[in-house]
Amino acid sequence: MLAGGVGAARLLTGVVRVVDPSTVVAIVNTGDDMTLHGLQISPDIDTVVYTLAGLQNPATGWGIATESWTAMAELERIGGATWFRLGDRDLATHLYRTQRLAEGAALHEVTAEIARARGIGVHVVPMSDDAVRTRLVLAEDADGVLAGTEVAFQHYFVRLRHAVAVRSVRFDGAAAASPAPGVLDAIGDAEAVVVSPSNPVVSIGPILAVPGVRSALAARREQVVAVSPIVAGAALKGPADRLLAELGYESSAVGVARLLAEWVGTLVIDEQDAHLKDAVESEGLRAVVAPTIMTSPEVAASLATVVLDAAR
Ligand code: FO1
Repeated sequence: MLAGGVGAARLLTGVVRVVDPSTVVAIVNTGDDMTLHGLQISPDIDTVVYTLAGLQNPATGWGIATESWTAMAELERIGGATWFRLGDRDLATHLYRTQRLAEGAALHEVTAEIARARGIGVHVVPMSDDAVRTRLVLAEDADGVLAGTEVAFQHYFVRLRHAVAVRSVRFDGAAAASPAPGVLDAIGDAEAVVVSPSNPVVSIGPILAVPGVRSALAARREQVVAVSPIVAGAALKGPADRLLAELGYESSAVGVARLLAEWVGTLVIDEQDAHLKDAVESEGLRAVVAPTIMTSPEVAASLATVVLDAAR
């Protein structure tokens, strides 16, 4: 599975109910990663690991449930940066990852150690061990940041609350990056390649930007099945719909189909978009209509079955 954040984590909880978790490789976006307070933070990796471990905060979709904020409160008292909320339990992950990377471990090794420590069977793999960072050029002024300024992903997503139009997006470092060990083999050998209902621009886009990934996927196109992150023209969470429109794509299941058609063979669209089935198929990929709004692990499991059957 190509995995972004929340949408990927939800679908993964469904996938692990229908197949042996140890047969699943989650290739996770690291374009959101950031260094803050000297800590190496990998939000999408942590969302996937926490959710599979049953630790996730269901309200926010990130961080750990039953969290405390003592460190953040103390940091606030001394005037430190607290715009990016790091809970006391979540901090342990960032401390561990930062220390291991400083010791020379590669991100894929540290990620495997954390996944093992959290007791999950899915192989969680970063898209690359190299730094690839999503950066966005603003199309309008926001909170004192002038239009035309390029900001890091978390500045856009959290500090500006993604409440600002975007002119362009790029993945800094992608050209020089290599897929993490096992990524290309997983894509080449998989019985099915699942594209999670994550933001196609800033969650799936960075994975595709890592050299070799796009062609590996295109070679398996008939076994690649994506779940549309856009339902009835809107994203279920986050700015995917607005970003698509701002970057010139159509914010609909058809727009997503057009964006993915080169390397995705089947797009699963929600029942609310059943009327778009023919339009999606006219983009050159197969359309499968199913409930895609994962309101429970059972719905996620049903969706996982639909996706895996479509790949077969
Ligand atoms: N998102 C927020 O909207 N506000 C936060 O303060 C915040 C903190 C945070 C800490 C750790 C982490 O792993 C994720 C965090 N996120 C926060 C979510 C993060 O911006 C998103 O998970 C992804 O980068 C987008 O999918």
